[in-house]
Amino acid sequence: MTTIIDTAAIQALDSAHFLHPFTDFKDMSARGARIMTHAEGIYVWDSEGKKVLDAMSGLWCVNVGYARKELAEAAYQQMMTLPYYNSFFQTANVPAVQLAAKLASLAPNVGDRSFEHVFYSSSGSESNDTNVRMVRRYWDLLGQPQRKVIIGRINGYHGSTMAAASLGGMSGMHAQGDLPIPNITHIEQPYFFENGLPGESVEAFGLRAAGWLEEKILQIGADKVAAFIGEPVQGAGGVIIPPATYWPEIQRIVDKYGILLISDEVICAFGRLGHWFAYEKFGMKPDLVTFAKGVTSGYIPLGGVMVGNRVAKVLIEQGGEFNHGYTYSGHPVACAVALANLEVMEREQLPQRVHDDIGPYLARCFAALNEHPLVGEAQTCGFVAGLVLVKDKRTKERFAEELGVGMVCRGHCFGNGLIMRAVGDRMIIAPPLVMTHAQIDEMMALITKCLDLTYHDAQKNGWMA
Ligand code: PXG
Repeated sequence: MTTIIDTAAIQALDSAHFLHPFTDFKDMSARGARIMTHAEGIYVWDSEGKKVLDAMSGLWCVNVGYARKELAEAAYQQMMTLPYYNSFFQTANVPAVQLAAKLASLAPNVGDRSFEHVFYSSSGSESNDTNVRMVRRYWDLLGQPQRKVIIGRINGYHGSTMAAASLGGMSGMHAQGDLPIPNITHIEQPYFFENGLPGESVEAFGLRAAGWLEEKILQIGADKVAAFIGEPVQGAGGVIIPPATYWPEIQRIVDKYGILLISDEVICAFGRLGHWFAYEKFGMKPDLVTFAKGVTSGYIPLGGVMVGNRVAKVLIEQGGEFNHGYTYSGHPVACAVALANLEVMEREQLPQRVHDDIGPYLARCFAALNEHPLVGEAQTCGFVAGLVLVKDKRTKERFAEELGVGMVCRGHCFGNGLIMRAVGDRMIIAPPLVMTHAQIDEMMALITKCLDLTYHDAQKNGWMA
């Protein structure tokens, strides 16, 4: 497919009218946006005809790959049947109901926590706002209205609305607009490479990092803490994979103090880590599970919260009217696309494929990157991966932030037809779950080439130790 587009004209309109998310408007306007025109499988093309391998699945979401006819068909059929109706006033629509039942069937029961109910939104951010509303309502109904504090993590990401940005621990976001909002606080992330002590094992570090939660709870007063929220694997923070000991210990602590656990699986669910839901992988027993992105493979906006029985029972049996919801809660087209997307994932057994086949294959490929002179540590989990660029491999010394080594590497990736994200000095990927082994090899060759180019730049500029 060829698309002829006047790139300069579109760029001029773009800078005249479109304020992009997380963007320095003036800077981008001066440089011009790259205009993406079409996509197929794991590749995206820009308006200059350049083909790029999208190792980020768009923004962690295109799990089934681009241009899947089944999803487009489902949207078309639903738009011609019932393009919209609300779910507010004792009404429902078929896809929203069917999807809720489907999600409930896919979410594994863990211990006394089972997931039979879904609350819909249109994004991860909105879903986390819903979580705040639900958690507070739950404790009010139980006669403990003083339990207000929700604990998140530094460098966690939960979205960009006022509540979601507050739950997250991104200092750059908190610096703009008086965040976090009251009664949200944070503990340090479980990032072994950065925070592990000399001689400390990864397992011991995982327990120590989870212990920061208990310290925080005791500092606040256990009777004031409502919930803890975390991503099973931190995505936007740079693919921070916790030690195996971390989540079981967090679970022990939240159980000890009767605190709710929210697993934000906007990135981690729907096959990304080799399971339908990631809590199963990590020994977590969450009360609430945030989802979005992969539920529709990003083809159309949809998000929501899986509400575990402990919370659902109270809201249903004692709650009366819950004064919360969105125009698009249970949008029929979004839900129809989600059903088609889940059907593709089931038919192609994508979670299983990540678990048994391409996940382990990617892990072997990334393990080899640990030999690269610029790489301090390369790790994968399911089908996400991250590596840290270091100045000195032996001492793990990092590059000064202002050198922007990650952006240099990202520039080489862009130039060589690969989309790989930089988060500070970490390079990360989350490729579509439909990648073949040959495509993984192709991606790894590009990654290695771009690391080599970055290494040469670093040497040339005198950045290496
Ligand atoms: N929770 C998690 C774990 C996320 O990754 C959100 C919530 C918010 O979802 P919405 O749909 O409101 O954007 C996300 C989103 C990045 C990046 O730079 C990551 C996200 C969004 C934008 C940028 O990696 N994740």
